[in-house]
Amino acid sequence: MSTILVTGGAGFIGANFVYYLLENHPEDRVVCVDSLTYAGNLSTLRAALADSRFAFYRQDIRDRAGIEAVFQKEKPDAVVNFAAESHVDRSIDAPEIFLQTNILGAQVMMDACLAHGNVRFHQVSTDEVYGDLPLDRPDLLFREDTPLHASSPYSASKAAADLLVQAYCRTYGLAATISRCSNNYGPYQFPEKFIPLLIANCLSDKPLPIYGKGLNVRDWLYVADHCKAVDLILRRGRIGQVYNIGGHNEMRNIDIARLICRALDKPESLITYVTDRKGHDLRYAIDPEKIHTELGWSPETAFADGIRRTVDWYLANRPWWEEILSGEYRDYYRKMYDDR
Ligand code: NAD
Ligand code: TDX
Repeated sequence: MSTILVTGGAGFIGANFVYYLLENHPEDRVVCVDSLTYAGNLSTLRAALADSRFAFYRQDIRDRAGIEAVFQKEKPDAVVNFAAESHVDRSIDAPEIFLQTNILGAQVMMDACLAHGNVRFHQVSTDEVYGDLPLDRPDLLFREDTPLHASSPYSASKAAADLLVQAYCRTYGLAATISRCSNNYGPYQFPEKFIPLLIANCLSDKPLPIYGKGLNVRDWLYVADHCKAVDLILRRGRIGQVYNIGGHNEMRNIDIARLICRALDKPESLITYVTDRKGHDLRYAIDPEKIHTELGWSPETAFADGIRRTVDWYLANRPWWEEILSGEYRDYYRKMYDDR
């Protein structure tokens, strides 16, 4: 039996990963460390908390002594670092916390891994570290050797963490891997992100804010496919390597908005163009050839199925996101979107 420590497991992808491990690896224990920021939600882990193979610690990854105590108690065999400040718009507004959590927090986790006999470490990174691609060059894709060229404080902090992981591999021999995934969607995504924001606003007949002209392109992947890829890299990936994760599913923002309107039988007149995001990346597109050939990974969820499942999940789990909308998020929404 192995013990896998998942940081950020009360957030969107981390929680999906916790459930992926519990379902697919009955031989493993899963320990979650999460400080429950505005983006963390313990109710997401309710079913996991009822499982004797799962343990939860409300713990900040920047806190060395606290992380050391968790390592001493749980003796993890592997760490998967999802914990991060993850919203680009918030990073433009207030970058400091992104640098602290995304860079220094990752360092604390790596130091703990080294101090406990070189525990296997996986860093969950993002395609945003590569910057963006032009809209008129569909032949260009992000490969693992594409230079890092971050645009926002968020993506710069993730790129800095990636460089630090690679430095720890080379200098200290840390047994680490990095994955860089494209945009995820699916259950438990915090409603500040594009797809759940569109669904929640549609269901309340509120305007759907589209930055700029809505022509920016994102490469969408269903969250379960990301989880499977991370699990494969953790178990079979080559130490010191970077793996891109994506499913060749590029969509313009405006087309996503129209699709959500159709799925919920709402008029497209809800679509409202608002002031663009500063430094807004034009296009992301992943080349997943390496993980496909080395580890046999391919996405299993077609976008039409994934989006249907996601819409159905938000319809069936209104209390989960309505509670978020009624809390401090309301002030964030006003600040970000009123008079935009
Ligand atoms: P999220 O914002 O939904 O969740 C982040 C979680 O981390 C929350 O539960 C939060 O409480 C926790 N956290 C934040 N700061 C912490 C700290 N200092 N100590 C402990 N816990 C802390 O994020 P997400 O969308 O699930 O993203 C997870 C990871 O995947 C991030 O590293 C992100 O960069 C990466 N990623 C996300 C996407 C995407 O489309 N969402 C795509 C590629 C990569
Ligand atoms: O209200 C909105 N209107 C809008 O047009 C919001 C919130 C977003 N957008 C646009 C901006 C992007 O082009 O939609 C696109 C997607 O936006 P986000 O959901 O904020 O995602 P993005 O900025 O692409 O970053 C996401 O993918 C990579 C995650 O938030 C990151 O954590 C991940 O690393």
